[in-house]
Amino acid sequence: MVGSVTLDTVAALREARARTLGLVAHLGAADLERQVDPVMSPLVWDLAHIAAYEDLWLCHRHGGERLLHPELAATYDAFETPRAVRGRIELLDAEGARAYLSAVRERTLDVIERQGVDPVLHELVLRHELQHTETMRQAMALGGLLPADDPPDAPLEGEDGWLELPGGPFALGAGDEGGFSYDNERPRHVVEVAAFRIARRPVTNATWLTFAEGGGYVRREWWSDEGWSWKQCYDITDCPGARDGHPDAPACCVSYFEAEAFARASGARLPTEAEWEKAATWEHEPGAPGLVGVGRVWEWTASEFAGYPWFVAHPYREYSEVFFGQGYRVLRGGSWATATRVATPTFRNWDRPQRRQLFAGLRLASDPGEA
Ligand code: AVJ
Ligand code: FE
Repeated sequence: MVGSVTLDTVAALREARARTLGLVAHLGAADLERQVDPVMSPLVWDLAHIAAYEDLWLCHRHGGERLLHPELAATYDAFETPRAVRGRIELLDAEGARAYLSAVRERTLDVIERQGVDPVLHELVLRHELQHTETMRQAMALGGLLPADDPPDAPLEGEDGWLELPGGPFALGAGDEGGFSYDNERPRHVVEVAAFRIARRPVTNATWLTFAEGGGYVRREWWSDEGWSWKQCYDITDCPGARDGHPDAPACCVSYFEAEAFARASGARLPTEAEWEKAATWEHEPGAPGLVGVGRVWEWTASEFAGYPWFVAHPYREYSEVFFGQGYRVLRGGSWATATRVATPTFRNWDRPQRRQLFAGLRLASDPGEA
């Protein structure tokens, strides 16, 4: 008998694939095959990598099948073939990558029919594909390849101002009751969070311009040492998107270093990830306003990416454990390009503090009585 979990999973796999293929449907082979930007993969790499990952986890590990293309495994493994080399090695062409995706998917459906759905592995593979649709959008944004109405340039709703949260213990992370969660969100554990204030809205383009025009990229005292040397080295003098976008839309594509400088210039700071999660999940009095604009842009936090106490890698160390303690910063919330299935309140994204290709902005925080 085919259970409803199985039917839901098959439907979700189909939807994720429609999202992936729909995203690149307007692109010709040349745009799919070239490396659009040196920090990103050629789009055909992402496509074939999605296929290889699905084959590895669902057909091989779960289904006990041989890999469909063992000779491609190294090329499409993110660690064996890092981004820096993906632009100058031989890859499947656009047609080959699409064929690989559909051949693997046939096997995946056969395996599901034969032995059902694994509660962890199928969700992992689904969210993996969804996450890559955002990575691909980042590359497409850098290469000017996104359709015209993408991203939405809509103003934020709601009023500015601060939300005040009381201090006290907070249960950080994903518990066992909510179904799938990533290893790095577990286990849920209690942390002490002091009283703090957090901005109701993310920082807007208009406010970012005020910062830039008020010497934001010139005033040494607003920058960390590391941020300043990055900015000097790469001659960063502006956030171009803030000038082009709607004044009341969230500022986007800023690095952690810039976000940190903006916060200091505002007499505020970035929230820790525990503060962010506490604010995002806070149960307000009926009618009282909460955070606005969550899910428009990723929000940089002050926290370095690390394992929670009692962390156990699952199902593989390279999803997150190898990034712990390496200077990556945590981002929370999700962007317009993040699938809702991925963007849960406990989801932790991470990247290097100098990266600007993420759809990332910030939300200010401060201690009570400041700013
Ligand atoms: C969670 C977005 C940091 O892109 O490196 C994709 C997601 N992991 N393939 C990344 C991921 C493996 C990951 N991030
Ligand atoms: Fe991946």
